[in-house]
Amino acid sequence: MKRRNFLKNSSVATAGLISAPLLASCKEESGSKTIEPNSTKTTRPITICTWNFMNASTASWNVLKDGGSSLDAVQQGAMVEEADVQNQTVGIGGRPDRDGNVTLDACIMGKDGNCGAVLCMQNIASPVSVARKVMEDTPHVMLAGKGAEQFAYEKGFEKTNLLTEQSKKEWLEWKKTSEYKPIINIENHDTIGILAIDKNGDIAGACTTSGMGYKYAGRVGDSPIIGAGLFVDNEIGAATATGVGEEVVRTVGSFLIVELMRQGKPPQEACEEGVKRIIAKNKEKQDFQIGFIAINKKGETVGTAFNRVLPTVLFQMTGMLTMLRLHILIHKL
Ligand code: SD4
Repeated sequence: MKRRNFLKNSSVATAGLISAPLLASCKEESGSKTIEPNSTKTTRPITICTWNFMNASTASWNVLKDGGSSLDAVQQGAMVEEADVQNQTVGIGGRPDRDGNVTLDACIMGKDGNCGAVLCMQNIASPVSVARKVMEDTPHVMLAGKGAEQFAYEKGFEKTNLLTEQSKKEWLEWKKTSEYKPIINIENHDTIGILAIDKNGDIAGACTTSGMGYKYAGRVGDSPIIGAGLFVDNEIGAATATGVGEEVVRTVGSFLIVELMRQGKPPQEACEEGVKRIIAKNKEKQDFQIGFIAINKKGETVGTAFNRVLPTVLFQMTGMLTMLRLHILIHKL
């Protein structure tokens, strides 16, 4: 089987028009095909994730192409980033809070509205896997802190030191000033939110992060909060978020986007509308970033619709809230 990977970045800067059409046409290197934004073609299986996580996309895709479930696919994809020590915003190697403790947040949601989450959990390398256990083995949705950690040990997860030398060194450097400026942008942050539709048409999603570097001890963002960092409705579609979690929580962002799709908006428009609402509520704030990706039941997603394609799509805003940039990672057989 031949596999070709392509990476294209396309950016569109708009003069204050958040509603300007965000189009990305992305050609294969051979120039043989063009991805049409908002195509109406049904696409499945498919998986998409935030940022340029090729290895995570591949892991998710490998589950789907072998006929596996979307739930397994998103978990496997998320686990790849959790295990990557180079990624300082997810799993092992994540930046610690201000006290030097790495605390992780994650959630997972499946086709039946089944969901699980862990919040502010220490010493466990794969929070998304613990979240799945919460979902499947308890009557609860969320476990937090020590309780989540204890539950993980009971389920056989090993105690792991999550603070790498690199993250420790940077934290010690940060402590010299202890200046807290939670600027999250494309250059320094890359939480993974991952969505998939399997061959049966069932949708699932997962989201996992170490949250903001040097945050207050106990701080939890949007990523493990069902409806904020992730939401799946198997009849409609799914959405997940990245960026400043506080803003996503305030608008219950992912739920909002799924509801907008329920009203008939394609994923592209639903994401734009979600971002517009956040902008409207934050006219005075300029230096923050949020992003959503979404997929609907047909497999339409932001800017792409292709059979057997794994795009990574980021819909983001930065600076003056006027720049839209779309990153698409395509990985196809
Ligand atoms: C948080 N939303 O904890 C996460 C951070 C993030 O890319 O997405 N970073 O607020």
